[in-house]
Amino acid sequence: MSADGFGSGPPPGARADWTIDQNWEAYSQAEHDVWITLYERQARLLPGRAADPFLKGLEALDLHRAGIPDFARINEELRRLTGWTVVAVPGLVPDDVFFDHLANRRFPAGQFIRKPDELDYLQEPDIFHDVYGHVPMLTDPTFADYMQAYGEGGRRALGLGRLHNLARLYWYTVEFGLLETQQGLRIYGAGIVSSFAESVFALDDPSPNRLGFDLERVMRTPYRIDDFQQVYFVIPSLQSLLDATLQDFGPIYSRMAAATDIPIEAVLPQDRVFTRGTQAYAQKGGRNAA
Ligand code: HBI
Ligand code: FE
Repeated sequence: MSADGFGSGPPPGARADWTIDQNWEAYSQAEHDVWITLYERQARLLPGRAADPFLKGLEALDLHRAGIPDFARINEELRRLTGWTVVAVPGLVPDDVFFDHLANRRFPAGQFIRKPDELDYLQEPDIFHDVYGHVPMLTDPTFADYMQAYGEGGRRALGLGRLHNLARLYWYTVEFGLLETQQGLRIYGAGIVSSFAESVFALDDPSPNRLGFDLERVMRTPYRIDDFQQVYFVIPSLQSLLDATLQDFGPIYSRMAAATDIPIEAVLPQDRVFTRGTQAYAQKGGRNAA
């Protein structure tokens, strides 16, 4: 097995780059209904919570209520807007494959959708997490550039053995990032915006810390994969995120090699503090609290 737990090559039926056909015609009405249920829940919740670029992207791509979108249809508009396309994959793909797709403006999206009895939690990103959560932001030119820069950086990080630092950057921005606006904090992270419960928790709950984004701070901060985050990082603008990646990461990685991790619940003196959380949710055991 290679370093990230994958076998030597793509699964049966997948191409060398791990892509498969979406086969949109094969989705059952029950699968479309799961998309519609999830979409409608978020549609009622997100106005006033999701960042404008996300809501604009949702409209631009017409990720409508009628069911699972056909990639061939959304790719026409997405390619015109920022040169990105969505490609179907069977599930998680090896890091090097993932970064190569991002570096070429291809977003790998799971082809499957969760079951009706797992609406609220699933281990692996499904098509709702990937397409509803991630793809609308790819219609924003600045974020589109950031995601491509991330892919190029990922390939370098792999070569330098600094992937775990860069994965944290992805996690605390692309997956669980918050944006500061005149009207307050807004969600742009896919992991939050595709989750009914976390779309509320991330903005309203007193438990998590909400701290100003700092590239090296984020790269030294572990994250949760099994529950709501204990800290969310806030960016002042998408441009500031792109600017952070357009620097030479060499010196940063050297500092990372000598740096220790920062405890996940810590608030440091140099942190810009939006919320000093109680950590009550995590201390009570989170999702599995009695
Ligand atoms: N594969 N399909 C898919 N989607 C992801 O988000 C993904 C992946 N492989 C690796 C990966 N993410 C992370 O390890 C990187 O962000 C570091
Ligand atoms: Fe994701």
